[in-house]
Amino acid sequence: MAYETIEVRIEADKVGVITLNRPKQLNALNDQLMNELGEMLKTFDADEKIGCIIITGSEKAFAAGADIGAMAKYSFADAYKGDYITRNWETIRSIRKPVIAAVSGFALGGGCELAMMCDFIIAADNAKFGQPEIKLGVIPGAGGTQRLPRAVGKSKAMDMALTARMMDAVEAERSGLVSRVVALDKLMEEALGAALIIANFSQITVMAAKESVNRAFESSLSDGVMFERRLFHSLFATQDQKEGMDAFVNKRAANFTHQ
Ligand code: CO8
Repeated sequence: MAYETIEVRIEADKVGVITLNRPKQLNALNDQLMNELGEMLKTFDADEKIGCIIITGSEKAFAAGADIGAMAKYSFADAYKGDYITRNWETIRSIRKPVIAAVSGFALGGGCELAMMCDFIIAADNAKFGQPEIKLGVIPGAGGTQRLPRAVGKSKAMDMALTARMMDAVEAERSGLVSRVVALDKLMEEALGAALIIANFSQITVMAAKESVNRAFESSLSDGVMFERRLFHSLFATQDQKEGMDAFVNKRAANFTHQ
């Protein structure tokens, strides 16, 4: 498939890498890019060989936000009737395999929101996160006011949404927004390393773990714990559970078949 706003490759036959590719606009996210990204995410999700997906950008920008030029002339009717955001930003939420955001440079506005829609964020030491929409007379529209407080707490989320200040990588890790920070030249190595570890586990188990962690944000503790227990019990019906435990007991490496 020929894409104009993303680049796509497969690493080690099992990790799908999607690079946002509008360098002149600092990867500003327009309709075409979000459509292409959504299409490719669904393609990788449906590919049996792929066990994990990475979304990354350029050294200077993961993504500097939604495309302001494309948005500038929108009326309320355009945005509302056109289902702006929902129509192509939420595909990522339906992806069942893990998606890692490998972030260097700016992750602002919709760029920060896209990173937060991924399952976890690995940041380069030059990463900068922010929700500067308030400067443009709007507020975050792709989950920023909801996911940011869940990640960093109310005080920092309010600070960022109301003052438009950026958070550097050190603060982002300290606050729980990102899981790891590495040197810029080690970013892809680190993200690929994590993705390969995940891709070598049982796909069924990996998807169940992702589903269960995500449930924590949608339910009470007791409902979430019950949801987790049902999934845990169900994994005893898989061949991969038999393989994983047999391999441990017999001191050998497990060979998961994703069944
Ligand atoms: N949209 C469109 N073009 C952009 C964007 C953007 N978000 N960000 C940067 N660009 C363009 C610039 O216009 C410039 O283009 P040109 O060379 O033609 O003038 C080029 O990228 C390079 O940018 P700068 O010259 O500004 O580079 P600097 O290094 O000086 O500054 C910054 C980098 C600080 C990132 C700066 O570009 C900036 O502040 N960008 C805007 C950041 C921003 O406000 N983001 C939020 C956008 S609103 C949003 O995301 C709402 C999300 C709602 C949900 C999604 C709905 C679809």
